[in-house]
Parts: sequence; C-alpha cells; structure tokens
Amino acid sequence: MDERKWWKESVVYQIYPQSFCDGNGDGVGDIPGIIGKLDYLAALGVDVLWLSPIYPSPGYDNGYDIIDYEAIDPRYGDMEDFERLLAEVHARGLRLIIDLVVNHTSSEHPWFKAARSDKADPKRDYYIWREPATDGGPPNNWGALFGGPAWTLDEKSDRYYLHLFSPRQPELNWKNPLLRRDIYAMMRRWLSKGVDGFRMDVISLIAKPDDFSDGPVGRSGYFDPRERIAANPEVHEYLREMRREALSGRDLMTVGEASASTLEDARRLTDPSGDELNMVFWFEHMDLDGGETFKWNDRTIPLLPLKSVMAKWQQGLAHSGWNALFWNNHDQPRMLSRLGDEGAEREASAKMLATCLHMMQGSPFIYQGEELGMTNMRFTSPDQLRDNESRGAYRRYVKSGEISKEDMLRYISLKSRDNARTPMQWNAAPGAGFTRSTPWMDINPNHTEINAEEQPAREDSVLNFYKALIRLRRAYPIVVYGDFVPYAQEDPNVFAYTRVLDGETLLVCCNFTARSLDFAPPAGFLNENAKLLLTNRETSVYMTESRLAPYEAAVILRKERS
Ligand code: TEU
Repeated sequence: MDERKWWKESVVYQIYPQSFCDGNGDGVGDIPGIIGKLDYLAALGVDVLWLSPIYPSPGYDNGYDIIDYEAIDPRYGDMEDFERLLAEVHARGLRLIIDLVVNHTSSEHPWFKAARSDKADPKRDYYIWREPATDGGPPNNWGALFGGPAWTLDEKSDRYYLHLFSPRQPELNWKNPLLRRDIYAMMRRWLSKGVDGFRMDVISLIAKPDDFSDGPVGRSGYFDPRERIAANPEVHEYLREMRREALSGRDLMTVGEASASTLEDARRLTDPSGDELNMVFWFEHMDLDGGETFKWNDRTIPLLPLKSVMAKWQQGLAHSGWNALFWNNHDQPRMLSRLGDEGAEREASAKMLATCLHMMQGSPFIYQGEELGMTNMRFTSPDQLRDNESRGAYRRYVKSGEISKEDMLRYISLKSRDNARTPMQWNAAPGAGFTRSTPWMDINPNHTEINAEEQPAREDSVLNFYKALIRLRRAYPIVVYGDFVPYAQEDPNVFAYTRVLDGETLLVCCNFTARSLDFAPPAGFLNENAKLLLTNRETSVYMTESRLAPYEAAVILRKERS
C-alpha cells in the first residue's frame, strides 16, 4: 500500500464565493454567508474546503485577476471575517485551502502600475516585456485564451507585455528572483494565519521558456503556446524552491492546476520524491468535446475516449503521484448536463456519475451544487452572461458570422463557464436562499425543484448519496489506496473498473445509458464472497441477474476466499 496521507483520504469541496451564499444582502456571496453554511458542509462529510479567490480584484475574471494578494475584497468581507471563517472551519475539524493565483496579476495590481510607469522601475521586470515585431505588431503569433493576441502594447514604453488569458491579466516573470521571494513571503504569511494549503491556479504555466518563436496557427488565427510552456522543466525548479522557501515543515495540501500538462509532466509534478505538489488537476477528459471553434459546439463527451483517458491517468499516476478527481469546477459546465440526464433520470444519473468518480484513485473534489444534482442553465440572452470568456466568444463568433446567435446561445447553455457559476440553490424561494436581493447573476429557475432544503430529510436524495460515498471512503481503505484496473474497456455503454488491495477487489460498474443492460462482472463476483456495498437504485438486480438498470451504478466488494 502507498504511504498513508490525510490528503489522499480527503474529499474536497470547492466554494465559488460570489455564488455560494450572500450574507449581507447585496446580491453577491460573501464570507459571512459561507460561515453560515459550514454546518451543512460538515454534515456532508467533506474534509477540506477550497475557497476560490477572495482577494481584492476588479472582478474582470471573477477574482482570478488580483490587485492585492494579502487582503480581502470588501464584497466578501474583511480580514476579520476571513479569520473567523478559518477558525470556524477548524472548529468543525475541517481544513481550508485557498486559491493561489501567481501566474498573473490584474493589470491594476500596484506592481503592474509601477512596471508601466517607468522602464527603470524595479517592478518592471516582474512582468514579461518584448519589443514590437518589425511591422510594429506583437512579437510573435501567440494567442490569449480569452481571445486575441497574447500581447498588448504598452504605448508609453513601446513594448508589448505578455498575457496568456486576457490583457487585464499580465503574466508574472518567474525568472525574477525578487518576484519569487515576494510570492513565497506572501504564502508564508497566509500559512502563519493557519490556512492548510493552496490550490494553485495554472501553476503549470508559470515558467516561460526561452523559446518565444512562432508556432503553428490554429483556427483562432493564433498559436496556443500553453503546451510549450507547460513542458518547460524550469517549473519543477520553481516548485521545489517554493516547497523549500514557503511550504516546508508544514503538513499541507497542495493541488496544482496543470493546464496543458502531459501525463509525464504531471507525474513529475506530483512524484513524492520530487517535493513539488501533492496532486494536480489535468484536463484531458474535459477537452473531449472540444472542436474547431474551441468548446463552442454541441458535441458531447464520448464514453470510450473518456474511459481510456481516465484509465491512462489512473494508471499513469499510480504509485508515483496522485490524482485530483473532478467532474466539475467553476470553469466547466455541469457534468450532469454533459453526460447525465436532466430529465426523469436526473438524480439517478447524478449519483452514477458521482460513483464513477469517487471510486477511482485520487482525492475527489465536489463543486458547490454538484451534491444536489444542480444542472446547466438555459441562457436565452447574452445579457445574462457574466463570464468574460463566454461574452467575448459570443461577440467574436456572432460578429464574424461563423456561428449564428441562436447556435451560440445554445452552445453557451451547453458549455459556458457560467453554467457552474449560477447561485447555489439553497431553497425554493425567490432568491433560492442565496440572496434576499437581486443576485449578481440569474438563478437557475429549477431551484424550485433542485435545492438543499428538501434533500437532507429525503433518504434517496443526491445529497444523501454523496454522504454515503464519503462514508464508503472512510470505511474501506481500498477506495483510497486500491490499484485501479480497467474492466470491459471496449464496452461502449458501461464504465467499469476494479480496485485491488490486499486480497480484496472492489468492482465499480456504471451504466452511462438510459437503458437497462446486461453486463457480466469478472469471475467470482456473483457468489457469497461478494457483497453489494452501494447502488443508486432502490432495488438492484445486478447481483442476481447481472443486469444494470438505466444509469445504475453498483459497487461490489469481493473478499478472497480464505
Ligand atoms: O483556469 C485556467 C484554465 O486553463 C482553464 O480552466 C480555463 O479557464 C478554461 O479552460 C477556459 O474555459 C484558471 C481559473 O480556474 C480560471 O477561472 C481563470 O479564468 C484562469 O485560470 C485565469 O486565471
């Protein structure tokens, strides 16, 4: 068995502060609102809370554009509120990790303002500047993720600065040791307040390679440099330095967002002997429904490629790294709407998806509302959009005529990040128990049906099923530490695998279709040594008839005959 670690045994719950709970009635979620819901989270049984950014920000990218790393945005409260939150979290035996966004700052960060003010300013080199190309245009053909070139001209100094996301998010220059020193000092100050670790935003992209040459242009008209950047080995040096300078001597959780990283990169990032990160988020599964116009299409995630991608990362990080397991986060449409059923089988499919993920090896992350079976939103007008990525894409594609207005709204309802960001559905009242005034973005009308108020007392609710999954993880070490072995990899309808530990085998079968299916288990699973630990169906005939009901998930434990 791999070395036991609390963070391997943990389930993490992600809170997106502006959409979680509005304590002061201004329509935006806040820290007092979160504190008021800690008992709900403790009852769910999660171990760790991850708080998306709560720092002062112009809010262009909902807080992922920071102007002060060491203060609290007044929209969310103040430092006293934060300290109270931390104390209340700890009082319930939970841990809190915070978002560390150090690949870029806001263009309104004092560092960037100083850097722009004068070429000789000491903060100038905290960012990445290049001369214009000979025609005066950007220095290379790199594109920004939120559209347009990855360079913006600073007219005053006649130099371009680099930004991989939007012009309002200039990239920090990690080659500068003074910048690194400032970041580590900032991290140490948060840790001395008592936070239990960090979720590190696009940490795979912090180390820019020396190669700033053009790359092959995609449909966007630009080269996407992220893979080239993620492959730069310097990132490992910086993370080891970060471990030494900021994190050592503490028992923390570190999870890196490994955007554009390969399996090899991720293995290096999470190898325990490398002293870098505990675990990483990777995105190969999330990108399986992409296409020529990036994610803006109506394709769904195909099951066979999903199975092979998951198996690749399960086996690829076994014994040498660790997976952060997720179907949802604040950047993704709801997985229930992508792969499950929003209709009659909504709850069954939500539970099936949860089972499929939570029984894999890694630390599962639950994104707010997932535990209730929250769905995507049906956006009917671009005015409802709050996400800059979706707004920009709508403008670009509709203006160029590449995608019609109707299609774009349909694609947005399927794929936009805003699907994850609609307010949390606490109850059926107007405002959904999220706010008593006008919410900062529209609430999904289905909160009258899908909400946290009615679920705790209803035995077969999605919420209670998540609790059962978490209890299973506590009761059976095989759920945490068992080896993952794919089963029936060629089956186009059922996602099945086993986990193996110390003479025990756990079989997980998930029917991804709305039909009943015959599905043969591996040998030895239909006798008295096998026990059905969990199913999402009131009555399961799987153990007697090898038949899975629509969207059924079954978890079966087989003990070796002694
Ligand atoms: O995301 C980085 C990232 O590469 C993606 O998740 C990306 O936002 C998504 O694929 C676009 O659809 C992180 C944050 O999670 C995201 O919210 C920020 O916008 C981004 O960094 C910039 O800070």
